[in-house]
Amino acid sequence: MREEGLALQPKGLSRKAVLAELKKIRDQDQDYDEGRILCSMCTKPHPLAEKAYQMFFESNLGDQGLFPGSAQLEREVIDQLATLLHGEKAVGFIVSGGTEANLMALLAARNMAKVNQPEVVLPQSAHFSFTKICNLLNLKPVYAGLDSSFRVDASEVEKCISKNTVAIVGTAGTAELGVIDPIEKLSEVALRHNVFLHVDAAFGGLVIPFLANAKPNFDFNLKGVKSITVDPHKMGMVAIPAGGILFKDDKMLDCIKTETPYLTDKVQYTFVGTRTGASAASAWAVFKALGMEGFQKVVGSCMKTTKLLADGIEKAGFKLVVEPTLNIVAFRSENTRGLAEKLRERGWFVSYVPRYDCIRIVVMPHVKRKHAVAFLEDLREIEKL
Ligand code: 0PR
Repeated sequence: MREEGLALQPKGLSRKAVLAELKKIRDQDQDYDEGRILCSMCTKPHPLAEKAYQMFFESNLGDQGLFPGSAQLEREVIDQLATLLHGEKAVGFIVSGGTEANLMALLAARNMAKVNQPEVVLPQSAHFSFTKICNLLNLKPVYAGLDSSFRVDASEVEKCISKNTVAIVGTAGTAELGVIDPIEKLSEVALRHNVFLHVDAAFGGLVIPFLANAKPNFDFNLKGVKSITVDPHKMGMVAIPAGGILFKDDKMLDCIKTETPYLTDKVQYTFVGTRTGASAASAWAVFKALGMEGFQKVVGSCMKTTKLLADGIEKAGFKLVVEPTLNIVAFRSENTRGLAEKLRERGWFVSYVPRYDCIRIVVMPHVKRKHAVAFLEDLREIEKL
């Protein structure tokens, strides 16, 4: 992992030399505009995201008394997310990503429950961030099985609940297949057992509200939902890092606060201490620039490309794992892993998902119709060989 012999040079380089070296190294990185990245839930940030990020790149939300303007932007972004997700009294934070957001939710649930051997009921399809979180918070994960459409089975979840359960989790837009768990049913289970329900809508939270057709209920509309992860740095087209955590009301915040007596604000809630205000500014700018209509257009166009891809993939003789609900296509062939390798040789970045033996394509805004058409051509050619 370590580069041999690297050390600070005795003398600094000129600005020009530094930038030239950086440029050379940056050329190794993939560029979203090429349309070759079909495996990422992040995307090219909206042009205003970049501008806003630059304007606020010195700001630190870990010491808000110094940056009240940035703090206002964070509050306003959270308010807009809360309204979108029907959380009248919801409060929250812009954090480093879905992992930190999920961590904060389960920390709150664990601390509120006060049991000795805490457990959390997770769908088998839960994102791998929960494995890290269980490790950190000393939570025992109890996995509930999926139904035939790869959504968690709510009756299985109910069976997994014990006196030690501090939370159940549902996903609105799973990372691997983009399916939405039956959150309505999970909410009923949560209310029946008086247990905390966290919804991981890191991906789907900024897709589902903008779908043209029937939108499944997954947010604070449902009484049992206590917290939601929703990440602006995924479908929100905001610069990384911008995750979002919302809690149903401010009562839950008390059990995750840490005192910071010598700072300009006396408590912190987020796991990360020093955190950039540029993320909040970037989200604020994109939300203002797009509005409901802009997001509907972005999502509408991704869904159209998703349909084009799904239809083309089926016509080429491959099998979809599920009919796409969101902008994710998952399919397989007789030798899926081999197919993924061949696609990679042709310059396509797709994910091979061992759990379902499938290829996953995430149709983000940088994946345009022309890229989908070129991908399908390559797929058909590979199939013919
Ligand atoms: N929950 C869900 C449902 C997610 O999809 C993700 C990330 C997380 C939580 C964790 O979010 P952070 O990664 O922001 O902490 N899902 C993406 C994935 O696993 C993360 C990603 C994004 C990975 C872009 C690679 C990449 O190029 O696919």
